[in-house]
Amino acid sequence: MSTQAAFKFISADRRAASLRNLLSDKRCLRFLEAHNPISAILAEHASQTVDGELRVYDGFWSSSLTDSTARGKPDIEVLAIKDRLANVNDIFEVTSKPLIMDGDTGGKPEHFAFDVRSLERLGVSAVIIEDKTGLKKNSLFGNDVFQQQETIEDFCNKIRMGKRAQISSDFMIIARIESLILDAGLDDALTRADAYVAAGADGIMIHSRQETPDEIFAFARTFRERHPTVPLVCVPTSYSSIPFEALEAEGFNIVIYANHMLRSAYMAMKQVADNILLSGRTLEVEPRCLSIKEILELIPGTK
Ligand code: SPV
Ligand code: MG
Repeated sequence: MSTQAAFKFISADRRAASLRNLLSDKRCLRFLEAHNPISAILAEHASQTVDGELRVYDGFWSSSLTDSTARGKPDIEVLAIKDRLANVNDIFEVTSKPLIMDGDTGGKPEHFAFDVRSLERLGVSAVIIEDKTGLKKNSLFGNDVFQQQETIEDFCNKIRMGKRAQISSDFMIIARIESLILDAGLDDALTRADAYVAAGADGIMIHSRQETPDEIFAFARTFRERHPTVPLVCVPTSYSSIPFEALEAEGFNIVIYANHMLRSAYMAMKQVADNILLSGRTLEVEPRCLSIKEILELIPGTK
């Protein structure tokens, strides 16, 4: 099991700027969902050497899905921005890597402008806003639920208002295109990408709920021809068989593993909760738990 996490501390400005630095140093970055400080500590310190290459996560994804689920609420923009920011602040108390915020739709453009400044003040590196309007539902539902895409004009206006509000040049506003999620097609996705980049978006996220990456690879090829240097982001939740290297080779710059820390934690906790009832004692669940010695040693300053 992991040893004690040695916390590193960093100023808000340096943390915010570190995403742009990483993007200029590396072809592609790995971001892992973190819904609370302990999941972020795990993400910050996880490392594996594969074929002589050291793999680490470059930063955290603050997911609307897992932030909401962790609080027992649906992923419909019901959490107040204050609560999302408080969660990020708790994560920042004990970590040093950059964080990308899932900004949902960004809300009203006038409100988004205020949120951009709040995120910057905290040291968040980037916000991703999706081009939906009305009651937002999780993208992985696709058209199984009613979801509506924002007009290009209105979404560009929101991007422009966010860009005008930002104080430092380090902060990034990344536009997330939902055309493939809502079956509006590749051409619509590409048209929107051109418009969002022209409106000032610092990057594009293309999302898909297909189990194969064909449509996002097709998007990436044309997007790269038209915009060779604009950062491109993907979330390979549904096309989970595609390795990082393949996404990197297709021109993606950030790969976000968007929900796996909460999904795995919940499953482990459920098994333990059920097993204590079944066994009438905790002996059987002990092998699946961090030992008492380990938990007492995990966090610096506990002793
Ligand atoms: C999230 O993690 O909340 C996201 C990604 O927005 S997805 O759930 O795939 O829509
Ligand atoms: Mg979300």
